[in-house]
Amino acid sequence: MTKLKALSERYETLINLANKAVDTGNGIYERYENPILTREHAPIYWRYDLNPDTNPYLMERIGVNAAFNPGAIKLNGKYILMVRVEGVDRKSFFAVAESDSPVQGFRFRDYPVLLPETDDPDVNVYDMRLVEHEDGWIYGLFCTERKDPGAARGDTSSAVAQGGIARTKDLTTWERLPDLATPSPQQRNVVLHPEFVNGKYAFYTRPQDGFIDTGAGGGIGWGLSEGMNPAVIGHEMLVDPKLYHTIKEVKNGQGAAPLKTDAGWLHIAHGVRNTAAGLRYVIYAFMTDLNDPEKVIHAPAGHLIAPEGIERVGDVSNVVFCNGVIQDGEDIYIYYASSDTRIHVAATSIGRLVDYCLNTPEDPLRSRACVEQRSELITRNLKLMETPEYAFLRRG
Ligand code: M1P
Repeated sequence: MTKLKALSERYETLINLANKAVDTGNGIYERYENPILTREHAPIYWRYDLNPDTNPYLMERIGVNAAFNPGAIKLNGKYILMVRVEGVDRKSFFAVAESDSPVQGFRFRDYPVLLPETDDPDVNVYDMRLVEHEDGWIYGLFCTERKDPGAARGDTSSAVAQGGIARTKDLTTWERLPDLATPSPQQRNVVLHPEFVNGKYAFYTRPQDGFIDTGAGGGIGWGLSEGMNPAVIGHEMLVDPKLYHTIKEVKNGQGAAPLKTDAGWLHIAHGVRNTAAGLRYVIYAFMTDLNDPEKVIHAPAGHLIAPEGIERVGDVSNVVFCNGVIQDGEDIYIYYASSDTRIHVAATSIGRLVDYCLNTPEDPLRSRACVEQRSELITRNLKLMETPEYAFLRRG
């Protein structure tokens, strides 16, 4: 009991840890100091057998490896995260963690989600996006993965990824729907648009030829479906293609459902590029037209959030990934995971993110054009710095 009491005290200290905003200096958002969820936030009774007769050494019997990539929603006054929990056995599952605060105090519900299966059972499920659709349902869009039946003999890695769909009214009882059908052989990062478009359900997709390698696919796609049961996209088009020598040169994917603002739909997404050290995942933002959500109208260059400090290190290092954002009035909370290991939050506002999207210049796609773009800013600033008001900037 002494050991268990010590474990429990350590656990409660972790859950009750106060979090504080850290000024990043970029003016766009504040990061919070502590991760809001880690594998250590998984309840003790999920991991240990508490009975000393059957567990005399108080060992972890079913360990948890990571807590990451959460969907997010504010419901009945609570900030709710649909966390991707990964057991030490490598299988991911979903679990709801909730708090009265957007930035601290998240606690898992007693049981993880027992997700209904289709006739073709999922081997692994992950990265749920929670979308409150105007039809009255809360949809959970997630990746479902099964072994590739076409894999060569001896290939025990290749999988087929598809867009899984479930719906609920209370995040407790789930109805599983058929997987999204699209013209692409594989799908990941499927997100439902929260409103009907021309009377149809609209999806952001990520067509891909292979499981990791997206081949001819790899951009954020778009398609319409008459219904959700089943959801079938006949024609898929690209909204935001992957692009040579950018932060999304290898692939990209829609994050949470876009937020509706007066200036357009505000999207948070992730972009992936290659490096000598492997893939680098960053988070970026863009906006699409209010009437044509598939038409990009503002595309600020580069990343909004890139991995920093401890965020760079984990099971899949150099990754930040976001599939959950909560809008709370004017405030925005961006829930993101780092290196497929833990969950953080960054806080900003609709006003700040819209300003960021409208006034950050687009990627000019060539080094010289980038220097011209920066020089134009420098010239304007140097002129200001000649005035007495800005003279303090001209030291040295
Ligand atoms: O490991 C990094 C990420 O890889 C995948 O993202 P994408 O489909 O864009 O390659 C997903 O498995 C994601 O969960 C993971 O964080």
